[in-house]
Amino acid sequence: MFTSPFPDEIIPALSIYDFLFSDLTAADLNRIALVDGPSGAETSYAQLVGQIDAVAGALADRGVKVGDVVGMLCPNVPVFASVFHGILRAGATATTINALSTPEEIVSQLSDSKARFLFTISPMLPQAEIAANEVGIDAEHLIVIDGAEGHPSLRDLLAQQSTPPEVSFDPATHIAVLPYSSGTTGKPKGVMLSHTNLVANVQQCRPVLDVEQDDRVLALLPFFHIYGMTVLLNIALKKRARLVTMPKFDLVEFLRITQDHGCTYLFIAPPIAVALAKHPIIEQYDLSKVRVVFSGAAPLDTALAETVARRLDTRVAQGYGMTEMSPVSHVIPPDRMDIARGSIGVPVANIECKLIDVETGEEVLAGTGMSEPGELWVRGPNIMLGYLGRDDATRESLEADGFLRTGDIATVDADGSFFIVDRLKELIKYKGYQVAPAELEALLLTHPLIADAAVVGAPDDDGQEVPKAFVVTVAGAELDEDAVMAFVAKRVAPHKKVRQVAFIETVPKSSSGKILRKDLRAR
Ligand code: 4UV
Repeated sequence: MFTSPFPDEIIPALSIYDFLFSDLTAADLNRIALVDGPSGAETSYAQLVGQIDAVAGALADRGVKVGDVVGMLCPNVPVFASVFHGILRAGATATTINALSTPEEIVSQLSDSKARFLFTISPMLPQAEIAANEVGIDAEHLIVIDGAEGHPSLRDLLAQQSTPPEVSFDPATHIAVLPYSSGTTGKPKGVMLSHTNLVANVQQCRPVLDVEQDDRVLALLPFFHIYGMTVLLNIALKKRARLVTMPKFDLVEFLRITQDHGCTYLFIAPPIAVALAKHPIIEQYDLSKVRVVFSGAAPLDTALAETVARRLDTRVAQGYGMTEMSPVSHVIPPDRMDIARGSIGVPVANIECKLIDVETGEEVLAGTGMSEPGELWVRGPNIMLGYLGRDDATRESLEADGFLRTGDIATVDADGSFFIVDRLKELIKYKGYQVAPAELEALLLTHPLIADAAVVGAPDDDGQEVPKAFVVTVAGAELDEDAVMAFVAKRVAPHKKVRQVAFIETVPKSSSGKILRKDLRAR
């Protein structure tokens, strides 16, 4: 068993709201909490907390009770923070939906989570409305943050001037958020994260994620994904830092906002590191205030990380996480520049982990050099309660003694630095977003000319992972790659598009009918 090099942190038994905001000082209240990157509009901590309280009160007045689920379909805008924490403050559970989802994908999440309300913004109202109608959320329960005819707006909620309700729940067992993740296999499932899970992960990262009060943190990574939710909405706000929001990625806008707002701390996923390392336009911007570039959500190549560090003359660090871990378990600490940048670093505080040999089930031991590979199992106060309504999947992922099987294959060197070297689970990461092969395979099988299909991750020209479909056509069918890609593209959120296609005779399967993904990945 491996433990964190950091002493255990005390995890307060508080709601995430009390943990983050009950100790705001008068000086904190005057600080800027959020800036809208495109427009420059600022929100102070006083305004943020006022809005959170008002949203919580308005939701309670509208009948939201402890344990109700409220959906959010919203990109990164400053009021995301007010709505998100307002929902949690009311004792409700927030299920955050990928902002680029199709109506069908929104329906899946709203119906599985049994959401009673949905927050969105007017540009997303068309898809939100279709989904809301389908699951029986009426216009009064579909709140359009920036306003739309026939729906309550955030302004309406704030105008109610309601006081937040007195709610009581056990932070260790009450579900704060329900993000969706496919885990090690199958379709997306609701990941039950308690208030204590969220509080714990902020505390656990304290010694290793050195966001400081004076940092201006670029909030490009989506708040709806657990990476943005914890490191931006929780860690950066707990530090009283300033979040500079960006609703969608555009390289020029990313560089302009980083420069104009003097961003100091950039949380990114690896594809942005590729742009920072290679794109000539980078030279045209003054990025001198950037002191840390922190990458996570997919593997970061050491040479790529070093190029970014040299080009921006800045520190590049990497972390590793998973929705089911709230999410962070490993990080390269600020004072460990000796660790190779391709490493995910060391376990954060309160983490125990082990590597399990996939063939023998035995624990892999550390040696004098690099260890043998094994599946990474992690235990700590940040590990999920389980999957909503899916005891089977929960049992397959969580051991009786509390260890989570991550489905990632890792090694550890003699100094205790971990490396992710392979993935045992089906999951594909496209630009850090989850793509569940099972979802795409089920979709491909609805095509009349496709007899069988399997989807795996394959590298593109930049070495980044993209979804690749292996397709078996029905006898005599004429189907080309473009037609397969277009069929999928029309029906899924953009990150789930199939980007490579190969036609094969049969999908290799085990005797029990499981797709032999390793064989396909090796082709
Ligand atoms: O469930 P998920 O979509 O979750 C994430 C979370 C990533 C985070 C969050 C906070 C951090 O501070 C941070 O550094 C990273 O992505 O997907 C989980 C799976 O993504 C892969 C791995 O397969 C996980 O099981 N993954 C995540 N980070 C890395 C990674 C990484 N650094 N290297 C390789 N694979």
